[in-house]
Amino acid sequence: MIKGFVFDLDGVLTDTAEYHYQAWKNLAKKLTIEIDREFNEQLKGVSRMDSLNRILAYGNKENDYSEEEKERFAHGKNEEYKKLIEQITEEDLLPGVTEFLDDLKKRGYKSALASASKNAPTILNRLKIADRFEGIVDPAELKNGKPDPEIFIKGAEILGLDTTECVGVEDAEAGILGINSANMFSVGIGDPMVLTAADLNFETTSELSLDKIIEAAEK
Ligand code: B16
Ligand code: MG
Repeated sequence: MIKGFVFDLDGVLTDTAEYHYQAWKNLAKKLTIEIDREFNEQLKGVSRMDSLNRILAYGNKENDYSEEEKERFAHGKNEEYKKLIEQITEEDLLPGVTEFLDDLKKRGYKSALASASKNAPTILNRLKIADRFEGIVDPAELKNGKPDPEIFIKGAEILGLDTTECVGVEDAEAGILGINSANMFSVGIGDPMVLTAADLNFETTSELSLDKIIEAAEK
C-alpha cells in the first residue's frame, strides 16, 4: 500500500532552471565559455560541482583549474543564484501543484523532498509549502548523485516508510532511474519519449492525478 511521496523540486514543484541558467551563463562567460539553453538541459538535476565540471568540459577547459579555483567558481555562481531566487513567490509553483499537495494532505499521505539542491529549504519557504513536507533530504550528506537511489532511499527513511510504500516524482531521467532502483513506484513529469523508464508519466504538472497514481501503483 502506498503511504508516502518523495518529490524532486526543480521541474516538479517549481522551475528554477532559468535562474540556474542565468547564473551559470554569467560564470561561463567569465571563463570565456559560451553556453545556451539547449546545453542547460544537461544540467537539470545535476549537482552544483558536477554542473561546473560539465561546463568546463564543454569549453575544453576541464584540466585548466585547481579544485580550489573550482570551489570559488561554484561559490560565486551560487551567490548570484541566491540573489535571483529572492524573486520566487507562491506564484512560481507549477500549475496543479497546490491542488495535488492539498489532495495528499487531505488523504493522509506523507511527503519528503529529495532534491539535489542545497537551496531547497529556502525555495520551499519562498513557495510557502515548507509545512507540507515531513522532511528534506540533505544533499550534503549524500555519497552519490542521481541516478543513484541513495537520495530516494533517504527520503523514504525520513517518512519512516519502506521504499515500496512510496511514490517518487521526478522530471529528470536520472531521477526516474534512481527511483526505480530504490524500488519505488516512479512518476515522470515531462516528455514520455524521454522519461521512458517511468512507471507512470504526466506531460505536465497540471495533469497530476492522485487517483491515477494510486490506482497504477497499487495494481
Ligand atoms: P544547488 P533538483 C537540482 O535540483 C537542479 O535541477 C540542478 O540544476 C542544480 O544544479 C542542483 O539542483 C543543485 O542545486 O546549486 O542549488 O545546490 O532537480 O534535484 O530538485
Ligand atoms: Mg528536477
